[in-house]
Amino acid sequence: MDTIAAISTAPGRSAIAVVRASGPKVTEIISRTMGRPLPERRPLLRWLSHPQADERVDRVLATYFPAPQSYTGEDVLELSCHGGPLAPQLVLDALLAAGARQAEPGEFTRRAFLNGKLDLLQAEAILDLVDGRSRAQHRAAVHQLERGLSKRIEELREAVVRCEALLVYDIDFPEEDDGPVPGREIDQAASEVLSRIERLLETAAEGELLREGALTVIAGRPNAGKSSLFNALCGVERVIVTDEPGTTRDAVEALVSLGGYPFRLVDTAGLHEAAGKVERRGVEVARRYLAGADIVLFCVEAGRGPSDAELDFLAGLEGGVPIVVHTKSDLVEPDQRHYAPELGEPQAFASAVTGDGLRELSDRLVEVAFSGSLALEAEAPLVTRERHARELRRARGEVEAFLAARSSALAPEVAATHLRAAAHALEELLGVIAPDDLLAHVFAEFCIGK
Ligand SMILES: Nc1nc2c(ncn2[C@@H]2O[C@H](COP(=O)(O)OP(=O)(O)OP(=O)(O)O)[C@@H](O)[C@H]2O)c(=O)[nH]1
Ligand SMILES: [Mg+2]
Repeated sequence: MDTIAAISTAPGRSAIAVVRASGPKVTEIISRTMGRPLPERRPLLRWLSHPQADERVDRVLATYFPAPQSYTGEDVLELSCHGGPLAPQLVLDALLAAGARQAEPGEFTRRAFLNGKLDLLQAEAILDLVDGRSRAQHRAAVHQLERGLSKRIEELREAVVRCEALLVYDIDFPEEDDGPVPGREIDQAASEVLSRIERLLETAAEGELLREGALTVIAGRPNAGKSSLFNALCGVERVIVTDEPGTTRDAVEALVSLGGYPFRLVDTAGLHEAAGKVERRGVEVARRYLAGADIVLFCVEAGRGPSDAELDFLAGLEGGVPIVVHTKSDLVEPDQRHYAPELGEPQAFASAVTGDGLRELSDRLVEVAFSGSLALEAEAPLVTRERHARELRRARGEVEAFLAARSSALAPEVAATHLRAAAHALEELLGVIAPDDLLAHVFAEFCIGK
């Protein structure tokens, strides 16, 4: 097994950076770069030198974690050194010169997984924790790291294995009409497993939204105040706003956290019969985004009744829940704020200039996109990846096939193969069974040093 090393913190100017090494050569690397051994699990300030150049590189806080009580389960050296574009690289170079090789993306966590320090769902949770931009995603990732989802899947797997065991009795005592385990009991246990899988699968759509952000497309006539609303929701001036219609000609995307939930906010070109080529392209792009939208924020200027074109647009929306936003609410008197019943529900008033109504609008967005997870108790695990949903659907299909085989009086041996396959799907989900291509896929998303 190679000894790997990498800078684990993000590049750029910073007070400190962390460089890690893991593998059998760690103690040798310590002696060669710091002159003498380190005590176990006790951080010490040491000078670190390049083993060949024999020049001091940095004064570092060094900690040695002997196997197996380390992040990877191997001998690990963790160095807090000075940050910035050069210092951490020179520290890493010293470790490489002393016998380590550059780690690949996710290789530390991959080794942790292979050494049984965490399961595959936990490894994915680490990725979500590092990538997390909203409180809700962060909460779900921490819960997954605490094995919330893992425990549910393990329980499911055990339930499937129990069904298999009951079935073995049935197979062993085929002559007795009503063997030691009544057939009804087996079917009941399998149905119970099925409904538990269903309940988990119900969280999949929102669990994925939690990682990716709900695609929220801002649409409406030119000059309706779309870009201003986009900037206001982003909290920064991201896009150009002018009083000329047709300012925005391309779609602009930003990942924002509203009320603690993630949204992929998209500003688009105003929808109209565009004259120029660029504008026409912009309108086309807007339509493409609209087709995949989870939510459409449809902007109409407050105090102006909707035009036929606007009504047609709303009626023609296919995907995406529309929320009608009466923009520029500061320009109308409070007693002039009327919802337009012909625009349907929900509607909101907002002003990008005064900030009026933005809070209510984000609350509304969260309700529309994440009503399901709001209803769940905080501790309920969510299915957060397509991989999870895929394996759960596979398990569901097998349990269903099992129940069908039972009712069609197929030989219990045949029915049993479906239970085995269901257990197998759940084991892959946890990573108990982890083919190389699955691991490659999961860890490809990691950055170097994780
Ligand atoms: N008073 C007031 N003016 C606003 C508000 N929002 C936008 N405006 C003004 O309305 C005009 C158009 O705003 P934009 O945000 O560029 O509108 P848009 O819908 O993105 O326009 P296009 O990109 O051309 O389709 C600008 O002059 C803004 O200053 C608001 O909340 N209050
Ligand atoms: Mg615009």
